[in-house]
Amino acid sequence: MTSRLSNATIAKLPGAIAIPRYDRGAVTPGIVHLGVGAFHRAHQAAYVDACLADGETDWGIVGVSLRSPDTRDALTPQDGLYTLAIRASAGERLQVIGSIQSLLVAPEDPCAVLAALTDPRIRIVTLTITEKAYLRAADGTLDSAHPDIVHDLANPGSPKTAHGFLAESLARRRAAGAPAFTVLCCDNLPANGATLHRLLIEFAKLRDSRLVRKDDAGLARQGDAEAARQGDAAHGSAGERTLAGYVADDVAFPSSMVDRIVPATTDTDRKRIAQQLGTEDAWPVMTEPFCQWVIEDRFPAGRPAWEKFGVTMVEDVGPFEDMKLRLLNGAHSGIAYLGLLSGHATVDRAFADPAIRQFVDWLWAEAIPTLPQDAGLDTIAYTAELAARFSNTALAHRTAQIANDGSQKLPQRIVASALARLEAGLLPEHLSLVVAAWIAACAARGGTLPEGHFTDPLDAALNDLFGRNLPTAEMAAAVFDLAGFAKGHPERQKLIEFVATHLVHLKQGGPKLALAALGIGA
Ligand code: CS2
Repeated sequence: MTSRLSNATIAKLPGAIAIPRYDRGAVTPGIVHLGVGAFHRAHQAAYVDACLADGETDWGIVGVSLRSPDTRDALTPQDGLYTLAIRASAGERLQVIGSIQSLLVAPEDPCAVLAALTDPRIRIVTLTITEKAYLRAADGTLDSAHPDIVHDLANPGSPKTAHGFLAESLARRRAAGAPAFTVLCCDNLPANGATLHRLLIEFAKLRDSRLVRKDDAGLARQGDAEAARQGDAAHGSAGERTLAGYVADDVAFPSSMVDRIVPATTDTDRKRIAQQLGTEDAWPVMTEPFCQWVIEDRFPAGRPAWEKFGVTMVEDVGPFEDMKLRLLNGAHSGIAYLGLLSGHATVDRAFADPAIRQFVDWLWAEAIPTLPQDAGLDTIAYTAELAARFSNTALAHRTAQIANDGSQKLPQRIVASALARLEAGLLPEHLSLVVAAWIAACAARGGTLPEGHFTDPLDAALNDLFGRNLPTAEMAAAVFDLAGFAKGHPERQKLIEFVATHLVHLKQGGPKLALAALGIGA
């Protein structure tokens, strides 16, 4: 098959495939999205596509990859078009999405990204850059010693991080008298908007003071001459408010809860989609029918009428976010690590294992009391729907995909609810098994699990630790230190003891024994 999905070929697609029913040439950009991966393309881009089709033509998306050129390379020859395959156990529905107008690759051309971000037509910047890209230190503050942060403070005109791009473009917009864009975080972090807001203020303060941690010797002041050389727009005339003050007071960071399961696309998916389209799509995106977006309604520069297409606009997204992180993502991580240790490659297979199924029910029973009790959350309906979603056999959502980056994910998914239970005098027996299963699965790579089966930013340090053959309790404590889990929390030691007990069981008899010790499958 030689032809390729594009503006030119789209009209020839079979009638059953939904295509953009609007004039893509008339669309103008209104959103820059940082992290234009599969999740964004299955979620925010699909909602924006619906708004464009409804006549709101000034909300086209400029997609930015902060690291790899792969998405740009796949989609630019397709005029930004791609297929969304909405897969249920009963069948698949295809929809071509047209909301991404152009794609940029930050490391290749940071100036082009800054130009897009300073375009006054851009009124919203959305982000899905994954948990680790927020560059938080173990105590949750900005990791100001991270080499990319150090780089961006020294080179504001050619940033690498989201922080650097947002700070520099906001500074330039401000200097040019253009209003700030709204920053809409769409990552799985608690209070994601507020968290990014706090990190960006920290970053802007460092920019303002030009204090850059250079080496172990301490802090070194970078001269104003360097700022001038960089053409840094952040420093307005004397007496003007600092960039940090501007970001704190004049830039809106609504929080949002995003939800849609998006398994990585396989070559089999590519072949199947090409056959149905009658033309090639280099990167179709696989997803489920379920889709949810809850957003705090604070958009001073305007926004698309998302609520017309099923988005819930609220004042406080907190309760929704906690419910999703602790029930969906928490269970996902449990299924992933126990599933991997039990030899299950996909979520639906792991979830069909009666012991894991039972474990998830009890995990939910532990996590639910830690959620706000007065927010009207219907946790019974929510978990019933999650059970149906996890059972979707058409998704083939790989446990190894979810297993990635556990050190960044577990704090908000598992550790927070475990600590809340301990504080309330309740036991976190099931929650703590997820932490132990994560450690055991990390240690199993290169043994019972393939080398590099999943990855974590802490891999080098973790492997080093595993090589030291420490007694289990000491090893668990060392992992907590490394990952910053429960740092400074009065219940930290108790939680480590639970994790260490599970680790002993996992070592002696695998997940079967660890679950049996909880009365599951015994
Ligand atoms: C998953 C999430 O990979 C993971 O860590 O738990 O990507 C999950 O599928 C989404 O948050 C669902 O909205």
